[in-house]
Amino acid sequence: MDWVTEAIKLRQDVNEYTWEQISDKLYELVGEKYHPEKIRGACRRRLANLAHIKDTNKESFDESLPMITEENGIYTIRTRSSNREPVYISKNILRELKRMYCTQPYPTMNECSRRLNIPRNDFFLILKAFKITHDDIPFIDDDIVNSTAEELATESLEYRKHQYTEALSRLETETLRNENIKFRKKEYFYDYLHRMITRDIDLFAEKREMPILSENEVKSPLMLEIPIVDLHMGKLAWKPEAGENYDYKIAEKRFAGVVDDIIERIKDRQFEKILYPIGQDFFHFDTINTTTTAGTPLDSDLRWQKLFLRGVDMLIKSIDLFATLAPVEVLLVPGNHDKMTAFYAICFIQAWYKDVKHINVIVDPKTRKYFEFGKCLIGYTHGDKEGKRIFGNMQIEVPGAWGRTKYREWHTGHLHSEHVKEEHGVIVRRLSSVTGTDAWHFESGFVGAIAKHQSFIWDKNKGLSEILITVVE
Ligand SMILES: [Mn+2]
Repeated sequence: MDWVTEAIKLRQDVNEYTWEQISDKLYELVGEKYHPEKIRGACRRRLANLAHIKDTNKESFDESLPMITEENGIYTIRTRSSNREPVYISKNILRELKRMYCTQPYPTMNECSRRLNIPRNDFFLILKAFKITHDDIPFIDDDIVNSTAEELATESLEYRKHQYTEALSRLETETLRNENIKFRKKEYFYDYLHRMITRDIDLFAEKREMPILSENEVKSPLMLEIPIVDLHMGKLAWKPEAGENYDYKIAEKRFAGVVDDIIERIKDRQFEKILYPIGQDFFHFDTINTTTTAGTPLDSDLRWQKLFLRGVDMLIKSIDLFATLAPVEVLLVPGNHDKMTAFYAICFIQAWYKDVKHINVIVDPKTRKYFEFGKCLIGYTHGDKEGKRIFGNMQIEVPGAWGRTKYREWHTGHLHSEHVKEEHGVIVRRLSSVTGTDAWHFESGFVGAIAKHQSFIWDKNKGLSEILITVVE
């Protein structure tokens, strides 16, 4: 026993001892003289420490052993020290809890409390009160007392089976859920595509009337040629970069402007026929990746499907209008931007008008085309390939027509500007375009060409007699 404990004992045993007297007594007991004040301080400190240790022991003792009472199959769990409300749990739920918590694969506390709908803190207290751990027997004490080992084993087995079915059904639900998510994603995509396409397909969905020609027997020596070249429908240009804006809506507007202007100017005149060469870079791009036929990347504000649908609709609407005034011949001049798309377009158009007698759509994959009208012979090509050889192509390719005719011209596009040259009995006429300037043309310095369209009136016997110019404002 140390001197401080002796001092405390003396002080507690004989209450009236002063600290001086304790100092004397201690000297007798341990043979050492301590100052009374030193003894007093040491005793106080020791007692304070003991009190603290006692308090700590008391708390942990209370927390680790909640009290359980049972009445009519309901357990009440109370903690000894804190003011928290008691927790109630029925025998059946406790049975379920033990079976769940003590059976492999062991669920987490969170999982159990969620499945049994017990708040997590209460769940923790229940585990503590009943000293439940994962490796416990999955039965409550009552069941162990009242059942045989075989009965308990059978029940365990049944529970495992039940667990297995539950897990299986959870897995099935999860699989179905994932499938459903995938399906809905797909469904959304299909829906999106459907909306996008039908909006434009609807252009064709309603029953559209075929154009009717009022006067069938026109005795006119004239033919109107409407070569709308290089529209570049779907081209995208931004004014700060390219000097002007151009997009598919502007293209549609310019195209419609040209058609309206022509109709307005010729509606009271008579023509034996209207020649309508299409293509010539009517479509701006030709591939899924928004490139030219050869693969040069381009700027566009259209998806390829929409480009096709809207483009074909524009062509059909214009043919409908022209075909109210005269029989129409449609032929294709493929460009370097639309070689494939324009071909599909003319096939579509041919099928569209297959029952209309006064609209003749010529499907022909050649890049150079010829059209004979009286003494006139017009050759078409986009003009990006032949160079000077163009002056010798007509004679070689259609010698019969060359021999029968006197007024011969090539009508080409591609450079979006006007150029006329006559040589070897043929005029090569490069036509202007109503398209806008894009960034590439701007950077390359191809600027300043007047955006305009030219329509030609041919006299069967006298050749080219008029050029109608439509300027884009
Ligand atoms: Mn071109």
